[in-house]
Formats: sequence, C-alpha cells, structure tokens
Amino acid sequence: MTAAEAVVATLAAHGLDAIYALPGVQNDLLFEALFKFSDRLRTIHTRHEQGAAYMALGAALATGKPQAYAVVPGPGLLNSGAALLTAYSMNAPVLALIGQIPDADIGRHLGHLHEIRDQSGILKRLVDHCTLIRTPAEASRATALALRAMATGRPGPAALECAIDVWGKSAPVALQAPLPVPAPKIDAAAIRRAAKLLGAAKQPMIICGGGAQDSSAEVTALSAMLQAPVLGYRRGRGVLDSRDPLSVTLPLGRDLWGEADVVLAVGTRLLTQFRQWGMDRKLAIIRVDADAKEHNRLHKPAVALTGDAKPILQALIGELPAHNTTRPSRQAEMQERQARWRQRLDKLAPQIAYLEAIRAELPEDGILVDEVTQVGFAARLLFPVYKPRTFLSPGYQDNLGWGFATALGAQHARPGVPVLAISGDGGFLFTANELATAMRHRIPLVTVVFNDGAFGNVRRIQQERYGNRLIGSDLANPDFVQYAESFGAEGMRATSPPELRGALRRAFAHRDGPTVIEVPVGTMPSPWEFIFMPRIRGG
Ligand SMILES: Cc1ncc(C[n+]2csc(CCOP(=O)(O)OP(=O)(O)O)c2C)c(N)n1
Ligand SMILES: [Mg+2]
Repeated sequence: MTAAEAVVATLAAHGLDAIYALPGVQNDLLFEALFKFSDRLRTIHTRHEQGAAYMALGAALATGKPQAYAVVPGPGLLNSGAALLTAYSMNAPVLALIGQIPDADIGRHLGHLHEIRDQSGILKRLVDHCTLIRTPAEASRATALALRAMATGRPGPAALECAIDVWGKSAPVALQAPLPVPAPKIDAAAIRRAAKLLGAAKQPMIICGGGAQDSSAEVTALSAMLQAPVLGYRRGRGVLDSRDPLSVTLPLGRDLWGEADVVLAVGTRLLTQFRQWGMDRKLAIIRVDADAKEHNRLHKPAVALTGDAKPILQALIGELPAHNTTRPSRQAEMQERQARWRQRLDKLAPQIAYLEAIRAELPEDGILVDEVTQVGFAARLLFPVYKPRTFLSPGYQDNLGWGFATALGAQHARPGVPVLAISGDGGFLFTANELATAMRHRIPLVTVVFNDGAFGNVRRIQQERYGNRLIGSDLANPDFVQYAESFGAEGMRATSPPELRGALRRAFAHRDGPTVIEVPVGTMPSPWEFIFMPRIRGG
C-alpha cells in the first residue's frame, strides 16, 4: 500500500465516510488513493480551503463524530486556518490532512511551491496533536493515533502532514484498527461529595456548555431531581429542551447565578460567569470537564470531576437520591420569571418575529446554524432549541463568516434532517462561493440572508458609541436572489416574517439542491445589554 492508501483505508476503518478537500499537486497521490477508495469514502471538493475545513467542522458538530479535510500546504493550510482555529475552540474532532514540500527539503528554505516556514510549528500552535508522516509503514498507525487523540480528554482537532514524495511511497502496511480511547476512572468519593452538596443545596443550578451536548438525558434527569434550572447559552443550548420551564438562557441565567448556592457546571469554561457575573465564597461549584486543566483555571471548584460528562452524570444520578429530598416543583415560579424577562426581551421584536417564523417551519430535529448577525445574537438568547446538536453556534471565536460553509457540512453529514443557516449580508459573502459546492454535490441547505446593507453590528456601535462616525461598515451587495440563481440554486426574497414562513416552507420541500432566501431588513435593536451584563456576585 502507499502511504496515502494507508491513511485513507484507516479513515474508512474508523467509520469516516466523507472527506472535504481541495486538490493540488502535493496531494495528487492522496487523491489517487481517494479515487481508489471512493466507494467507502466520498470526496467532497470545495471552492476554497476554508470551505473544506468549515464543512468538516459542521459535519463534526452535527454528528459528534470525527471528520476530515485535506488541503495543500502553505496557502492551503492558511486558507483553512480560521476554521481549524474554530474547531480547536469548539473542541470539535476535525482531522486536517496537510500536504508538504519534498521530504528531504523540509526546513531548508529552498522556496518550493507552497513552502511555508515551520509548517509543523504552525500546526502545533493550532492543534494539540500533529504528526509528519515520513514512511508508508507508519501512516496507518499515525492516522489511528491522531483519531484517538481527537477523542481523548478534551476532544478537538488534529493534523497529519505528509510530503509530496511520501504519499505515493509503497511498503507492506499493517492497517491499524481503532485504538481504545482511555477513559479516566470515575472518582467515587468525589461523586459522593458532589451528591451531598447538591442534595443539601437550597438553590442548585446547572450550567451546560458544549461538553454537555451528549448528556442531554442525564442533565434532564438531574434537573428534575433537583428542580434546578439549566442554563445553556450558545454551545450549551438544546441540552435541556427549551420547552422545559427549567431551561434558561441569558439573561435569566444571570439572575439565577446570583441566587445559586451550588452550581453543577458541565463541559463549560464558566468564563462569562467568573469574569462578568462574579464569584464569592457562598457559591460552591462542582465541575465536570473532560480536561483536568480546566478545573482550576479561574477558581478552584468544591468538587472536580474529570472525564466524559455522560458516565459521570450517570454516577451522580445513582448517588443523588441518598442525599437529596423531594423538592417542590419550581415550574410555576420559572414560568413566571421567564415571562417577565421575555417582556423586556421584546425590545428585540424585529429579530424575534423572524425567529418565530423560522421555528414554526424548522422541524423539531432540524438544525439551525447561527452566525455573527443580529438575528443570530437574538437566536442565542431566544430561539427555542429542542434537541442537542440542533443549534450550532461558533463558540468563543464568534468568527464572522463561519456559518454558511459550516452549515453546508452539517447538511451534508445529516442528509435526513433540514439544516438552516442564518447570516447577515456581511457574513454570507465570506463563503458564499461555496454555493457552487452545494450545487455540485446537491446539498439541500437552506440559507436566510438578512440584508441590511452593512456590517450592521459594527455600524450600530459606530452610531451609538462613536458619534455616528461611520467607517468601513457600509456594504455594496449583489442581488442575492440573482446571485443564487446564477449558480442554478433556488433564490427567493421575503420581506416580512409571514413571507419568510412561506419561503421556508417551499425551501424545505426542495431537497434537490440549495436555496438562498434574502430578507431585506433595516437597523435592528441592540441585543448587547442582554449579553454583557454587570456583576451580580462578589461585590
Ligand atoms: C472573523 C471576524 N471578523 C470580524 C468580526 C467583527 N464583526 C462582528 S459582527 C460584524 C458585522 C456583521 O455583519 P453582517 O454579517 O452583515 O451582520 P449584521 O450585523 O449586519 O446583522 C463584524 C465585522 C468578527 N466577529 N469575526
Ligand atoms: Mg448586515
């Protein structure tokens, strides 16, 4: 087998069935192998390397399973950089396969095509696990080790580099089967301490981050046992169904943080809580995190539990009844408090009307991919999310332009459910070229572009905080309907929430290719007072 065949066969043996890729001479022999294995692993080629990497990211987020992309070195790698950075920040299992200049010349600065200084060093700053494959004999094991690293501890991306003249080298290859992922032993004494604390808590609260996405049933059970509200914002949304009165987001979550005596934090950095909302000695924190280094970064928790959230929460559910009491329902109280905040959030009425139209048409298991745009900011606060992994939000990078191509990957990996991308006119044009990819591979993604002719968020800040000195925030746009149609995609325009509903219904019925719906909008009210809120604890 060649080194390339060993890598591809190993990916297939690990259950990957697609690779998002953009070819080039350094990777020609990788593509030869992809051709050979095309019945097991489909190659989805994109129009820009960022599209390939974002698609892998979207596929990983929508499925929770590892995904891969392949690009040429130097500019190919850098073009994929923002997506790889986002994958790291979101703990998403994305494998980057990156080409290299001739093996013997790596590090010699000879000016080979796409040469970049210390590519391995750059990759090591972007991912935790990175290997340069030097022989076909090591290629399969290197791939399996990368995939294991992506699932070990805090999940995340990994990278494999391989030189132009190594991909095609042949040797007898022993294919490496998936390696077992080491799981830390659950600390029974810590589980007992956590159960005691929670059982005795007067105002328990649960906070979920992206690390809780695969323990929805456990969080739901604990919330019911403790009558504890569950805060999820952005990446933690959908862990507890929004229809449960105990399911909260911002800003009610901040009020509850101010009242809590014990917080169970699952797969979240707690950065907003510690840095914005404040902390004091009256609050005990129980942290569940896959990464032991996360526990003590800002405040030492009362109890630290390291490992996968699901088995840890299951152990906690087993232990809790011995320490907990039957608690009166908080349903009425929570409904009343949610309604009160909802009245204040009505300030965001224009965004809410569009979100209601979307929720009415997006099926329960449909996936909404959020963007750095006005309706997106409101969605994080208000969009009802019913199931885990159905609300994809870009995490702390919050990088404009991630949405469309990420959604394309989500829709490609989950063909059975409708995926909807929302974006502004600014964000959409970061990757709108990938409409060609959606057409080429018949990906039925539906995209709504809210067009205010501006980097609206920036423009509003310039208006409100900088004396209306507008600079670099107005945009000249194409006609988005004609733009979509020029690719052969469906293009629609909707000028009101009811019209958007109708357009969405038609768009979701069209499963043969992509649809873009342009929604012309005016300036929207600012959401920031609900997102950056003042300290509530610790003076
Ligand atoms: C990669 C990146 N570049 C720049 C920004 C800063 N930024 C945040 S919002 C925004 C404007 C968004 O414009 P648009 O997509 O049209 O959404 P709107 O606010 O108009 O709804 C910009 C430039 C960012 N978040 N990420
Ligand atoms: Mg805009």
